[in-house]
Amino acid sequence: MKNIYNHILENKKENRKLLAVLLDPDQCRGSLLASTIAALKSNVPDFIFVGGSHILSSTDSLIELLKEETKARVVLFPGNASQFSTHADALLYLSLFSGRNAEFLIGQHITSAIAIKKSEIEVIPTGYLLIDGGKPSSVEYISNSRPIPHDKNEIALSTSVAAELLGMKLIYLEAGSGANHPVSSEMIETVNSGLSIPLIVGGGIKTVEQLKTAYNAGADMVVVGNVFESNPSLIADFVQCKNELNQE
Ligand code: 1GP
Repeated sequence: MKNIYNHILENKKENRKLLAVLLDPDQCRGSLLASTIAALKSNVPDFIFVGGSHILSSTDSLIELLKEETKARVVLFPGNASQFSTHADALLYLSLFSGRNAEFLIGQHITSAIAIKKSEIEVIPTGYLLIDGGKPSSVEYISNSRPIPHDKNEIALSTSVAAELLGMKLIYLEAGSGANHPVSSEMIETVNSGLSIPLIVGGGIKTVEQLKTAYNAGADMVVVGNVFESNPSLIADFVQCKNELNQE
């Protein structure tokens, strides 16, 4: 059933915030995978995102396991066409609007288009913007593109609005996994003020205070990954924080 995007829109309409836990199939294995799944069973986030800018393992087996073991919706967050899996509930069809590398604006999409269309997976066109997070990111290196400077809010706004006008259904402001500092609240506010579509923010969010800051600035969904790799039990705190905010 293709209902993930509608779910996101309905929540935005009611100002209910969403949380996605990002799992990298290369990192999330063995005992870390077991404790992550245990945490996800008792504290269910809205989504589990699977993918990464550079992964060697297949996404298929992790997605299948997550669908068997947890109640969360699993969404593909692919770094390239090879990470496509028909097992996910939806696919973020990411186009790297902050960059000028045609390969990540349209090239990988052409490589994967026919397989995606045949699969009938829910496809959510997403304008993906890399923002400087204070250190070089894998996205920057792999995509051979430059991030938008941390304080250039108006560039992020114009880029996001262009993506919306070109038909993207979501905007994702990405500081890069493990960023030194997340996307600023000023940038989130500026971008959100000019958009009609939902806004996702991720990269470098390590505390529930930073999670709240992103939500309060206007993020409809926040993606958190890296911090859970060192401590999966923190998933409970983040899910709880988001649920409490939605009850206020
Ligand atoms: C990275 O936005 C996501 O693509 C999440 O970032 O891993 O730093 O939480 P972290």
